[in-house]
Amino acid sequence: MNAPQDMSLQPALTPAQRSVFVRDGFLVMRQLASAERLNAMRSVVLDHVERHVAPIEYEADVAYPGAPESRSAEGGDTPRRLRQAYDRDRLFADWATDDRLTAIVAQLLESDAVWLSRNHHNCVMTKSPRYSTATAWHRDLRYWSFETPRLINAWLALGDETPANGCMRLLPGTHRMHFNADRMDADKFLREDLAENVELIDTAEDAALAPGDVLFFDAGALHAAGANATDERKLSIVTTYYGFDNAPVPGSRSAQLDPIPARMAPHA
Ligand SMILES: O=C(O)CCC(=O)C(=O)O
Repeated sequence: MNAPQDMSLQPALTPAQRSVFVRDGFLVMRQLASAERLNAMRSVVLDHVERHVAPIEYEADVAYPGAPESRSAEGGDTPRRLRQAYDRDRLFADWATDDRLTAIVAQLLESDAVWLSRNHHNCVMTKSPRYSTATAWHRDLRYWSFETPRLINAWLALGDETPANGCMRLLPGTHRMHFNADRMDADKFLREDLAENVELIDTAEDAALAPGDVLFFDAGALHAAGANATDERKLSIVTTYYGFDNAPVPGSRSAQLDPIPARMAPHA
């Protein structure tokens, strides 16, 4: 276990910030990582992309519309996710368990202690200028198996994220909504051919981020992202957390790798 955190370093959310998260299911906190830290992480990411350091998910693997047909097709070996960020490099492990980051997560989860999942996200998202694909509207929870749906993702921008390079888009309030199965397609993406879904999608908000900003979002919030239409690779680190009042279902994919105790209760 990590040593008890120094509480003086830890940001307290304002009541307004908490209310936004409860209402919308997401919250952006600015400048949580220093330029020095971002540069160090970017260097590791670019090196791992260049050398194809496994485990990697390629654009061809996701088979989203417009993706290369196979890994051997043109653009098929474009990395989309560098998986297992926590075990990939100490810099990512330090970020995933950073005191200020987990202090915010703890407040959003309303749990003194926080687990980091190594089975979900725990990756560097790389959106390349060529061959990147858009991600349709979905909830991250769709294939996850936990006792409760109370999980939070932290999405750190290593560079600028804008609509032009495929920043995240979210549908406010959808983490609290129930959707009948027929509003989703076979892969559990929100169907865009239904009038009621189109009306909901019209409420989308872009999460434009500057380097060092973090988007916190409830794993039940519907979100999507475009392809990267710029000349520069977009890089983000995405980590997933849950409180000590939650646990993965034994035997499920969510329980495959042991979680990391990212934060202990004070004086535990
Ligand atoms: O950057 C993207 O395409 C969105 C990724 C995403 O939503 C996810 O991995 O759950």
